[in-house]
Amino acid sequence: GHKSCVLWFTGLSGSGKSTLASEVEHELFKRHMHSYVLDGDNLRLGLNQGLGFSQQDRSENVRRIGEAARLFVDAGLIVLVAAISPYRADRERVRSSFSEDEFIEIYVKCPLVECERRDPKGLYKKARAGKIPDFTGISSIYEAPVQPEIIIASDKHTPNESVRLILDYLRDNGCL
Ligand code: GGZ
Repeated sequence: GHKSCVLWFTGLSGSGKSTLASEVEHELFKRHMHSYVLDGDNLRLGLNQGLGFSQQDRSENVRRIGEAARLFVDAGLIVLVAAISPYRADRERVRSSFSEDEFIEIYVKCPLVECERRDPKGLYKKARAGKIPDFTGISSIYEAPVQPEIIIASDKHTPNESVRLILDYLRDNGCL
């Protein structure tokens, strides 16, 4: 059996949160573990429809994702959240609704220049041109975690190595 928990991926747009979350989910699936990905970007189409990128809206976005994660953890799943979740206080509020071993914060650490070089959706280019206001890293702040459970330097590891580091953590901490 496994312990249900939430793996909370935080980091800049383009840092690799969604990719890592879905690859870790795939590995968990292969091990017959029930898991579910909550992706900030996708949830904005439904549960979080209508929320923008002001500080207030991001806080509400993160609060709702945290509540959804809480429900799935109660249902016995391993939940993988991929959301920029730029404000430390918001992440700490979510953390406080879980027990200590249930909430695993994963800082997907990638320098802004590298995220901007990747720019998979061309959003940084638009943000630099002033076409997207309040863009994280450009015109809106990102508060890095102080003591995350895991730090993944996504510019220094291949996705496979990063997935391995996360699975190793889960095994070492009795989650698998
Ligand atoms: C940051 C933005 C913005 C602004 C649109 N700032 O990399 P993506 O494209 O695919 O994922 C990003 C997503 C961020 O949604 P989150 O719910 O994760 O954000 S937060 O936790 O801060 O509420 C990005 C896209 O939306 N996007 N406008 N202004 N990212």
